[in-house]
Amino acid sequence: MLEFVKGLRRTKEQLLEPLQGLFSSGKLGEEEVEELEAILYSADIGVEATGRIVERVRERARKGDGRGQDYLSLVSAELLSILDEAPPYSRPAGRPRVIVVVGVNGVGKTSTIGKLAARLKSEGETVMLAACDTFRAAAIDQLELWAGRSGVAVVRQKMGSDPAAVAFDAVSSAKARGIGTVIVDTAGRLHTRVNLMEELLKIFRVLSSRIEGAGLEAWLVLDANSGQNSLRQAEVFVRALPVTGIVLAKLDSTARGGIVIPVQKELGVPVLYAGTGEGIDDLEPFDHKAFVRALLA
Ligand SMILES: Nc1nc2c(ncn2[C@@H]2O[C@H](COP(=O)(O)OP(=O)(O)O)[C@@H](O)[C@H]2O)c(=O)[nH]1
Ligand SMILES: [Mg+2]
Repeated sequence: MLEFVKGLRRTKEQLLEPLQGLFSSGKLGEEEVEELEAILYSADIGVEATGRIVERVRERARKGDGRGQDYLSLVSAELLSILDEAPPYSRPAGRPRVIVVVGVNGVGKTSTIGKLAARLKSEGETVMLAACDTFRAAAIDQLELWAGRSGVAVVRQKMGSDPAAVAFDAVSSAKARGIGTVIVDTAGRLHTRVNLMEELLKIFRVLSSRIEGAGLEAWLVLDANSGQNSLRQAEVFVRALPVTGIVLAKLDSTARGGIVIPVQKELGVPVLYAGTGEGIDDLEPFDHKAFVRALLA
């Protein structure tokens, strides 16, 4: 919880302080409402959420009984209710559970997998990693380094191997060994996006046709720094693949944490975890109440 708060420090500075300043006088005319709108926009929470919050504040101002703190609680309550409208996470049935982690280059996929493996293992789950970013040798080594930190097995082949073949290998071996969860690392070359999607689809095709009973899902990693751009990126992945959840990485290094709101709203996929640093423990379940508290309290 503490890390989550720390991770959102920069977003909070961008949001809470200007809001406190705005609400401190207690009076809220049309000029202040416009400023409120500008502050909310700049926090990347999106057009729809901004519109709803502004409407609520305007209503309260019209009644003329709001003090500064009341406006702030109003903003918090509305934010929370918008977040709570996100669909619940629905985990596909089957064993082993296979989480194929996707997203463009550099967003934080491999780090997220390293952290997730450690977290699941500490919860008592048996975990295996599959090195399906076979594009660069360094990518395979990086995954192995993370696996070593949490003491989980990795299935790898040499650089340039077919990612779907590596995934098949890993899931078959996990099944034979009774391992509960396989986390699949993938490449994210943006300049060959069409090929990338085909490569990812092939992983799903091979696993679903050749392995019986596995619970297949894709988790999409987004870099919180990319703001609205990550939304456009995400649409491509969500349209093509069975994305059941989102991990928002690098929440600690951005003032754009508000992007969580349009991400869930526009993609219709819940944010499951947030990355809050580069260490193995820096992955936290995404909690709506804690998020709003970290931003506005
Ligand atoms: N500050 C911060 N850095 C992160 C986080 N997640 C990943 N990174 C860094 O982002 C860079 C790219 O991460 P990587 O996992 O290799 O991304 P990939 O290309 O998607 O696999 C690395 O330098 C990571 O240390 C995070 O939550 N916070
Ligand atoms: Mg990687």
